[in-house]
Amino acid sequence: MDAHLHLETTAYTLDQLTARPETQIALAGRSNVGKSSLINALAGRRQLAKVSSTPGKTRSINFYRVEPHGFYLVDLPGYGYARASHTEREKWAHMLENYLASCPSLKALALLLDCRLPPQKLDKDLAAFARAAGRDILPVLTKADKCKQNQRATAQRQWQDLVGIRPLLTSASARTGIDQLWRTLMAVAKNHPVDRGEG
Ligand SMILES: Nc1nc2c(ncn2[C@@H]2O[C@H](COP(=O)(O)OP(=O)(O)OP(=O)(O)O)[C@@H](O)[C@H]2O)c(=O)[nH]1
Ligand SMILES: [Mg+2]
Repeated sequence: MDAHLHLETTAYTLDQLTARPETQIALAGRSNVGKSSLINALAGRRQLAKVSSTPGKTRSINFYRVEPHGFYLVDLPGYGYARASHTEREKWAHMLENYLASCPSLKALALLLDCRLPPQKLDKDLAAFARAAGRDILPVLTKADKCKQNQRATAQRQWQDLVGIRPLLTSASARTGIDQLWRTLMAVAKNHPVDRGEG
């Protein structure tokens, strides 16, 4: 893929999140689902985004600029992080909702979902909120290397029933689906029809 990713800036407030006029595609998902790992796989670099087996690693909002295409992938902190304080979680949920509801340059929400788990309430709530806010959702199953073929197929079907789109299957470690994900992200960023392939 003729794209290069670099960490351009870090945001902490809603104003910082919504200030940029360039197109953004946000990556959201539960803590530990593999958002930062997927950024690294897309970048073809191991340590661009910090990865950790301890949930809650990404606490700031990182803007990765996609060159030469001039849009951003936004790595959001994971939600549902049990050890974060209640106040912290509330504050983050509020900011995420405002971002989804009001950011003019946000094109779509890539919703990352662990292929080993059935749809979780927090994920379903976020998908419903994003839909209500008029956002396009790009469901992406992560950690495909960790689950069996029938588990993946079930997860794909369950999410297709929920959001009407068949999720892309990916594995950051095995690089499954990474090229397809790039193509989809590019198409979304550039307003081209999305070729969802066989997912
Ligand atoms: N086997 C496997 N492990 C993965 C994959 N993607 C991520 N992981 C592992 O899952 C854990 C969490 O990955 P991260 O990329 O840090 O997850 P995150 O969603 O950014 O987590 P937060 O920043 O806490 O929200 C790490 O131990 C990763 O090595 C994958 O495709 N396959
Ligand atoms: Mg992370």
